[in-house]
Amino acid sequence: MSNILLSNARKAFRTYISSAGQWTRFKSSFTWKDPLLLETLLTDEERDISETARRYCQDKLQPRIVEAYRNEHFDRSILTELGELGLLGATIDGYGCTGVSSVAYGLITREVERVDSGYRSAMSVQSSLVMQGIYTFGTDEQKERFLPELAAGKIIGCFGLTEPNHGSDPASMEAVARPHPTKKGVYVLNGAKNWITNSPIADVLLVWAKLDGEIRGFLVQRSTAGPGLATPPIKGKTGLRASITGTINMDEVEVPQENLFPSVKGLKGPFTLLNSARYGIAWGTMGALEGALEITRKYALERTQFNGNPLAKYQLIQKKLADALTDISYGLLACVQVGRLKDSGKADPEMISLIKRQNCDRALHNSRQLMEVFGGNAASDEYHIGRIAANLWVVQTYEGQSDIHALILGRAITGINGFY
Ligand code: TGC
Ligand code: FAD
Repeated sequence: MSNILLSNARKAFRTYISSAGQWTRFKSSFTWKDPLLLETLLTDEERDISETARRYCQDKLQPRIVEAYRNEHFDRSILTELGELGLLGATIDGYGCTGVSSVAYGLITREVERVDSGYRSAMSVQSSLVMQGIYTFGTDEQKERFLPELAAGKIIGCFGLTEPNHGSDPASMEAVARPHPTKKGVYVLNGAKNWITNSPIADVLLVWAKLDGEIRGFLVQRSTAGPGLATPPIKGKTGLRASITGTINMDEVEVPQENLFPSVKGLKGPFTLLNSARYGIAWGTMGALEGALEITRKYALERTQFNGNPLAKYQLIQKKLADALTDISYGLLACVQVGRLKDSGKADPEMISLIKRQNCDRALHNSRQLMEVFGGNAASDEYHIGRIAANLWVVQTYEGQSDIHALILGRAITGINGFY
């Protein structure tokens, strides 16, 4: 096209737009709150659960969070409240659980983590790591004994895999179990677990320890464990301050045989459960980032600098918002896809590593970028953004630090084990 023709075409285009009085040509139903219409991929039941979770989280959790985080306080009643709404162990069928889809479970974690990663942490441990553990590997009697009360949030569970000397490499764990020398049908546990969510307030502690050299799962009950069990909290955390974390110290702790998972042996026990929890984290981190985007957008529209312009007018600010929105949109679609595959029995652990790593990394990166929009105010907990970013750093670290998931994927791509 000649320059004159091109220039005429441009003029005509501008006239078309201005004659419509607006940028009508580009009018669309696009909404930044659901850019790729995730809603259209959900069932009615999933939408209802998401709405129930959102209402509870915004009405009951959001108002508590600043004080809870500031004072490193976990309000135990939160688990009871989640239980009353049917939001604990939600994918389990029976035992007082609602038996919903994996996508519905993901939507719950997204709403809880939209408020705070620490609250999601408490819930994930109860649901994915403890209840799912008992449901998948427990005896019928163990299911009857523990699941209904865990589902109602009347009792609390924790999951002890990590040790002071073995985090990324749990296969080398030192915690051991041996048959009691005199009491038949009793095991004795010794060892220590470190960085355990909920441990200081847990009634039932799912502890992984070696029996005859093989990793086994033991349900340690605080009420019967005796004086050899101690679970002091870890104070002074730099993130996840609204959840409670502690150690588990076991010195000749007695556990009856009926509290041993009967058949699962080796790392596939804890890692089968971690598949569920990591999947929930992939959703949760997107909820946290959605929360961060929402408050940043509001701040950027209200705060003015230079000639009374809102920060939101500046291109560098808009780019940060666009980057976050893009990562949220991709991340959530990947979660739905893996959730559907999970329910049809087609989800591989590597898929879960892929979304756990990617969503954690993108949530952490973007939340740190969004922090910059708040300038000095990001340093105040009243503005939430600093808390969100600090939490996301922890979430990127636990349940397999991001580089560990890269190695899981690298091993799948190359066939070469990069861990050792
Ligand atoms: P490797 O040889 O790969 O596997 C040993 C056995 O485990 C099986 N397995 C899995 N099974 C099911 N799902 C998975 N995702 C599995 N991954 C492994 C595997 O098939 C094998 O079974 P078998 O029958 O052949 O023996 O084991 P490795 O020792 O080489 O280690 C692999 C590695 C590094 C990937 C793994 O150890 C790892 O992922 N490390 C990260 C540690 C971790 O994620 N810790 C989580 C602690 S819990 C936590 O953080 C909770 S925070 C909760 C909160 O507050 O939200
Ligand atoms: P390390 O294993 O010492 O790793 C340190 C760094 O080295 C990481 O960046 C890691 O990626 C890197 N690294 C290690 N090995 C390799 C390698 N081969 N190649 C390349 N890089 C490597 N655990 C539980 O069992 N239950 C819980 O409920 C629980 N809750 C937690 C709550 C909080 C607040 C925190 C902070 C942690 C929690 N954890 C829990 C522990 C968590 O899972 C571990 O911190 C995590 O698995 C990493 O282990 P580590 O801290 O020992 O780090």
